[in-house]
Amino acid sequence: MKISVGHGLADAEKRLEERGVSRRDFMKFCGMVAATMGMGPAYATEVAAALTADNRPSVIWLHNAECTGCSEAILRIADPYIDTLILDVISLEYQETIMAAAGEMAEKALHDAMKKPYLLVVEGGIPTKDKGIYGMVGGVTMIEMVKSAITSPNCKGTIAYGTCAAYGGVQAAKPNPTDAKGVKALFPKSLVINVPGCPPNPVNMIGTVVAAIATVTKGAPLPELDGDLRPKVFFGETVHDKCERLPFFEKDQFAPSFDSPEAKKGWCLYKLGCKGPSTYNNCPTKKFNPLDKGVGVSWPVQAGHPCIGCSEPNFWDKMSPFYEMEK
Ligand code: FSX
Ligand code: SF4
Ligand code: F3S
Repeated sequence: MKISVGHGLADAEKRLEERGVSRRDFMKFCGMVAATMGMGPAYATEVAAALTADNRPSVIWLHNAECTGCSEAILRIADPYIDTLILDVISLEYQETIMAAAGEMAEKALHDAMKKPYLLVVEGGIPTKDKGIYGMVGGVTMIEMVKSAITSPNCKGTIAYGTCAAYGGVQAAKPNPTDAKGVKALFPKSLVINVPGCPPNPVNMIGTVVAAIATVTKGAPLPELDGDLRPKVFFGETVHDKCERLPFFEKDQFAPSFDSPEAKKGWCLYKLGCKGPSTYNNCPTKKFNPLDKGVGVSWPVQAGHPCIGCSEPNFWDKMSPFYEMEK
C-alpha cells in the first residue's frame, strides 16, 4: 500500500504541536501502529500519511448498549494522548462520549457529519426487542440511528468496535432480555469489520482505522478477515499460541491456585479457567498500554488472571464459568 503525503501531514503536525504533541511523539505513535499491523518501522510514514490524507473520510462514532469501556480503553492510551490524536488528526465529527455538544446541537452535528463521506464506528450492542425501545437516544431507537448511518451512501464502511458491537456482548448474554445484537447480525448486507475484545486493545482499533482510511483514500485492499470478520493480522492466532506460560502447559505444569508460588513462577492457568486455547487475539504479543515499539506493559495472563475469551462471539455464555477449566 502506497500513500502519498499531502498537505494534511504538515497541517496535522502543526495542530498537534500546538496541543503539546511533538512530531517525534506522533511518529512514535505511528511506528507503534505500524508494528501492531505487522509492518516494519518504515511503514510509520504510511500510517502518518493515512491518518492525515487530505481526502480522508471523517469518522462518526455511535454508542449503543455497553459499558463504554471500549472508548475508555482508547482514551487512556498515552504517548501521545489519543484524545488529542483523535480530535486533531482523525476527523472525528460525532462521538457521544467525548463531544461537547448535547441535545439538539448534538443531533445537528450528526446530521451535518452525515452529509459527507465517513467511516462509521459502532460501539455497543443494539437492543432489538419491542422495536428497539430499550435503547433510545434523543427519542430515536439505537436501531434507527445505526440504520440511518450505516445505509447512507456516504458511509464508506463500518467498524464494530468491541465485542458488544461485534456480537452482542454482555447484554446479549442469556437470557438477553432486550434481544441485543451485533451490527453484522442486524445489517448483514453492510461492509463490517469487527474489532472485538471487552474491551479491545485500542491499538488493534487504530490499526483497523488506518487500514480502512487507506482503502477509502487509495483503494488499498481491506485487511483479510477471519470467519468472525476480525482482521487476521490482529486476530490470526490464539492467545495460547504466543502465551509466555505455554512452556509450562506443555510440561503439564498447572498452577493449583491464583496465590500459589507456582502461579507466581509463571505456571499455566489452564486449570484455573484460562480460555486462551480457544481465543483469537494478539494480547500476549502486543499487550496493553503500549510503550516503544508497540509492545505494552502487561496483559491479563501475565498479570496472573486467566484469559476469559473476551474477543470471541458469545463469550459470556460460551466461556463461562470463567474460573472453571473448559470442557
Ligand atoms: Fe462491550 Fe464496549 Fe465490553 Fe464494555 O463499549 S465490549 S461491555 S468493555 O464497553 O462494548
Ligand atoms: Fe494457554 Fe492460558 Fe496456559 Fe497461557 S495460561 S499457556 S493461554 S492455557
Ligand atoms: Fe481478552 Fe483474553 Fe486478551 S480475556 S484481553 S482475549 S487475554
